[in-house]
Amino acid sequence: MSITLWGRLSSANVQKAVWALEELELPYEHVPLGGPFGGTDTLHYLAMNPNGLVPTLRDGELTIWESHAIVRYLSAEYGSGLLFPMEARDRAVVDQWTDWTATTFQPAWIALFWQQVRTPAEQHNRQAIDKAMAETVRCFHFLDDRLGDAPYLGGAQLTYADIAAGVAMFRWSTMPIERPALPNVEAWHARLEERAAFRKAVNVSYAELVGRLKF
Ligand SMILES: N[C@@H](CCC(=O)N[C@@H](CS)C(=O)NCC(=O)O)C(=O)O
Repeated sequence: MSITLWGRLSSANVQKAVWALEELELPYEHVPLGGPFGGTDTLHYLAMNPNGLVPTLRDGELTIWESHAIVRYLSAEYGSGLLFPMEARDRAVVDQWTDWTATTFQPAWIALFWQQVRTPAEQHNRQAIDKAMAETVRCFHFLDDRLGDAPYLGGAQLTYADIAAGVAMFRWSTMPIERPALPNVEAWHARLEERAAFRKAVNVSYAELVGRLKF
């Protein structure tokens, strides 16, 4: 087994792969790429990932891109039940929250991050910030309801659904915004903070992204 991960560590999507690799205690080589490092438009990289974004993961002969596909693969191949429920019924719940994150939650909080943090202050658009904030808060209330029923999104244990959604937490909790009280989300975040893999992957400075709309 020889795993390589390409992607800048300030990318939330790369952070999912790093978190899964660290959680599963897998050895891997990391190649910084994208953002200030560039390199996503080279023929070599596009041959691996024709989508031209990060992350990309190679494991032996297998090359995959799309962060959730990577996290699901690592969990299924190396998790032995960790992060990846073996029962289809349990996995369906995990996939439900992972897909909701991909289609609804992440687009909302990423839009807020772009409007609030990546857009230079002098170009801020109050209406766009308020709209992104309202949708993000709606999603967080939805998460808060779920996390009132179970400690993790998939149920009793950490799964790849928590990885997909949990990468939002460093930015959400440090962005200069007014956050509503979300007691169950805050308790979940505190549980995630207890994990070395979460802290290493997610609590990463985004200073290189502030006021930068490129990449
Ligand atoms: N749906 C893709 C999205 C990948 C994506 O948008 N990656 C961003 C970083 S988060 C990217 O590559 N941006 C260009 C760059 O960093 O150069 C995934 O989940 O992997």
